[in-house]
Amino acid sequence: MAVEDVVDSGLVGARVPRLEDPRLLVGRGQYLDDMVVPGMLEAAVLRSPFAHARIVSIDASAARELPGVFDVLVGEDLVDLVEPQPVIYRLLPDQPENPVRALAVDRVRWVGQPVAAVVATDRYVAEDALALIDVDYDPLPVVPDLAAALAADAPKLYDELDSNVVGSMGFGEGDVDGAIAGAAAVVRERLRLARIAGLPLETRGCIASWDRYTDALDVWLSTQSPNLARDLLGETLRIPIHRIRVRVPDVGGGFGNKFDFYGEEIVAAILSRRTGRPVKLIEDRIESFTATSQSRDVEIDVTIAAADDGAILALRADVVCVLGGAMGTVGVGPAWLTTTMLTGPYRIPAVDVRLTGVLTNRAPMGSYRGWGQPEANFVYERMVELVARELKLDRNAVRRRNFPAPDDFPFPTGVVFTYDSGRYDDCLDLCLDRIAERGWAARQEQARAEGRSVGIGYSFHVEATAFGPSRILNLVGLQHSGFDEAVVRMDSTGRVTAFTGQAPMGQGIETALTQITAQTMGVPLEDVTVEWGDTTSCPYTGYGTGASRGAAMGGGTLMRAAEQLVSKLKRIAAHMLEAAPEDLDVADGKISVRGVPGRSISYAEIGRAAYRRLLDGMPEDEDATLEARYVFDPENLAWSYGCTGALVEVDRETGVTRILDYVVAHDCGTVINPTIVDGQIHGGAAQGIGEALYEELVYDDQAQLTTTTFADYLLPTFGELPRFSLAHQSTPAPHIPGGMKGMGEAGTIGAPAAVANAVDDALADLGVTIAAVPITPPRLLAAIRSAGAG
Ligand code: MCN
Repeated sequence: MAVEDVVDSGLVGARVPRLEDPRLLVGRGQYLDDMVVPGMLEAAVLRSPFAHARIVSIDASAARELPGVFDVLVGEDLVDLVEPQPVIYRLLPDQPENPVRALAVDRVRWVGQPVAAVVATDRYVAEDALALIDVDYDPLPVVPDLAAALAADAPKLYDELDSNVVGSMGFGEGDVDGAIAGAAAVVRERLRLARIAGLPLETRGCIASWDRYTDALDVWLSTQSPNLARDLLGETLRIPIHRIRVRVPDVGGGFGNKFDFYGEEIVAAILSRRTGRPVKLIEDRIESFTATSQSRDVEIDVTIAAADDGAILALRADVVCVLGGAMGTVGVGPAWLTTTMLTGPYRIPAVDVRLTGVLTNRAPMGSYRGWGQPEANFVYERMVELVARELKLDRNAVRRRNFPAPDDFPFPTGVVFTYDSGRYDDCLDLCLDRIAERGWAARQEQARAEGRSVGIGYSFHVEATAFGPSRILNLVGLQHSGFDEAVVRMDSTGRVTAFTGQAPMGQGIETALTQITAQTMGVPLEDVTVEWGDTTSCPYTGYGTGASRGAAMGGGTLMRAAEQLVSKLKRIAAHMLEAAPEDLDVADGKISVRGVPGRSISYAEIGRAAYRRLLDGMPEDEDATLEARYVFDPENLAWSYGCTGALVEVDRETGVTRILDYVVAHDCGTVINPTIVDGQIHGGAAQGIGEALYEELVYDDQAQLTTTTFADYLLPTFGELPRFSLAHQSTPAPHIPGGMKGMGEAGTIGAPAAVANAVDDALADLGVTIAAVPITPPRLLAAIRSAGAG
């Protein structure tokens, strides 16, 4: 069903100001640290200062004696009480079990790994007590990076494993060797994306309250996935989940980091059980840098072969993912998606791609906006431009040569996925038209005439959204579901409450879901409330929010539930109005008989009849309440796409790259709220530009993280970012109610390749090839020098 088929009040597609903003902007948000629970204590975590060491002993006696300290927890205390930290993505065929626990037991494997925890009257006392815990470490040889991990005599992170390689898997079809042998152009590169961090403004945190009389655990958690967190709390703590309630306050940014599940949740729960008091545990900024899941950190050896007309014949790639000292919740998930999306928007007849995960003494890897897709995009979009360069063809002509046509959808990529719909040529045109309007070619020509190095870069991306069908998730080894459930309820006054398993984290989904519900129910926005973030009252959504699924999955499911409720309302109205349900129209909070002016009944009247069981109102065979529930497990993901253009200037003396202008053309099917979609692309592109030019978590040769403040880890600020120019087209997803596709990661995915391609273009006369991001000034100067211009 397309959006036009439901009540068209114009709410879907309208630039409705975000309903949550008035509350948040005047400081009335309730973030985790704003919450105070009676009797609450505060905890702090002692973290390993070593990247690799044996724990010989821990003496916490002095800490226990400090006035104000209630309890101290060490790894040994948890061994018999809790399970190791869960890894729910079992993607590698021979993936080892995760032996890592919330607190390290006899060995630490990364700087920042939790070793002990103190709970006290407040955070200050808890931190003072941490300083009194005496841990005797016996340092072990450190594996700081990929080369060290793969060396013949590399120290092993786990004695029980054969090496630091935790698994390898491949996908492919067609004769890659044959295609390479017969190709007009064969380009080989080793590409690298540095390790970076999601860095939500609000760091991670939770409050756990274990009631010893009811044996129930109440958790407030800054999370994207309340139901998943409840499941994992239950499994890890070995308690039945009907005794666990997870609630989500306002979340000040999640960016995927808060999809993952961490040991601190377990520590807080156990400390609460032991003390009988609620326990708050919030990480500080340094902990956020060192202990929240990190991402990217992949190296890809890639070969691409093309015919002389630019037709891509084959792709071979080896993706090596630099894991940390343990598997995070999502295992090698992001690198798996990198590997399986390496064909991007192109038809490539022969493909051979391989993924390998390698353990190092760095922090565990996990989820961050884009989840493997900026990496894939960097590979296929760098390689397409290099092929064009080699064949002396226009870059976008090569893109077009390899796009599937609109009639080719559903389009199987040859590696796991089938794209549902797309008009890639149109989207590229949209981007190029906008760039032409903004006069980039003339600006570049003029700059070059003035001796300035200005370049234009493009990147065309495909985005996996609405993750996803449980069938596909399970098939590839994800141990959770991909459906959504929604409940819509009308009260006795005709007002509507929509219950969702989605959890807002700043992306505006509350507003979008209100728009969808109001439009489908035929009521004004102010008559709808969206309830989220409580495992007791909200529906089960095993996935929660992430992978840009809020609009398509959350919205599509709510739309169907609301349609069901409208059907019931029509049946009741038909009885009251003595008309046939199919002759009724819904609008403005009332149901009218089509073509009979004045013959209508309001939702309030129906509500009153339904809840008070007024005999003259209700049909006898209808049950009392006005509520509908819908479960939606889609047949496919929804595949968004977009084209990014970047105009950059490079200073050859300093190696500094500046973005002069930036265009994104985009297609996410039916747009619920264009203002939110624009804002999402702005924010995503800001993060993607950070990844392209500035951001890097730097580990030294002892695997000490040297970038633990915003003075060392550079984020782009308003001053570095361009004014974004956005253009949209709409190709609705045929299999999603309403036709929405997600887009929350689009801006992040396209940026690194577009910026790198633009820098290449700016330095085309030198033949510089950007092989790694971030393109920091020292890195770029080195590339310029090695190209012979220094
Ligand atoms: N939207 C729309 N119409 C569409 C698609 C999206 O109006 N066809 C709007 C929706 O209103 C929704 C927003 O765009 O509020 C993003 O929708 P969607 O793409 O479905 O993504 P999710 O709601 O699932 O949000 C998650 C996504 C991801 S995966 C990350 S990571 C992310 C992101 O969105 N983290 C964010 N955006 C973020 N924005 C903020 N401010 N903070 C984060 O932590």
